[in-house]
Amino acid sequence: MQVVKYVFQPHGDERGQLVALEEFRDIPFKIKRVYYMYDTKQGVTRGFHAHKSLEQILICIHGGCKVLLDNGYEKKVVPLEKPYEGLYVSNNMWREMFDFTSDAVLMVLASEVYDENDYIRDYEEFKKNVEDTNEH
Ligand code: T46
Repeated sequence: MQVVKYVFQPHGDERGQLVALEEFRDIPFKIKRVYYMYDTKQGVTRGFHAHKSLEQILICIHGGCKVLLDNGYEKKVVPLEKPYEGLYVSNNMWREMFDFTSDAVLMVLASEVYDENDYIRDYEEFKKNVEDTNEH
């Protein structure tokens, strides 16, 4: 499984750093939603689902966390700890986010608005979905 990490261009000067993200330029899709999680309690793992069609870029803009990606055949753990790095998470990819530092802010840029029907929350259903997709 290939992990796709984007390294964004920081516009730094003597005042500090600034990262700008534009759809189709820095981000490979139209950004329809931005959300972020913070104050994540120690030891918590979030996620445990895949999406039918949603694509996302995860950026830990403060602190750090880890993301487990699982394409149904292979799993990889990706650390996110730099505010100028983004992890691309495609559809049909199981994800779990864990090891959040107490100061972590995980921001997500999403290709679609929120839709509960797009979630696959059952791991067996996810695996079947992956197998069905690869058969066709
Ligand atoms: C994902 C990972 C990386 C909304 O009302 N609107 C939203 O846009 C989102 C994302 C969530 N919510 C509500 C639904 C729940 O009541 O916020 C609550 C927490 O959401 P959830 O349990 O889905 O959070 P995570 O951290 O398990 O997953 C989230 C995203 O839902 C998911 O798409 O890929 O972050």
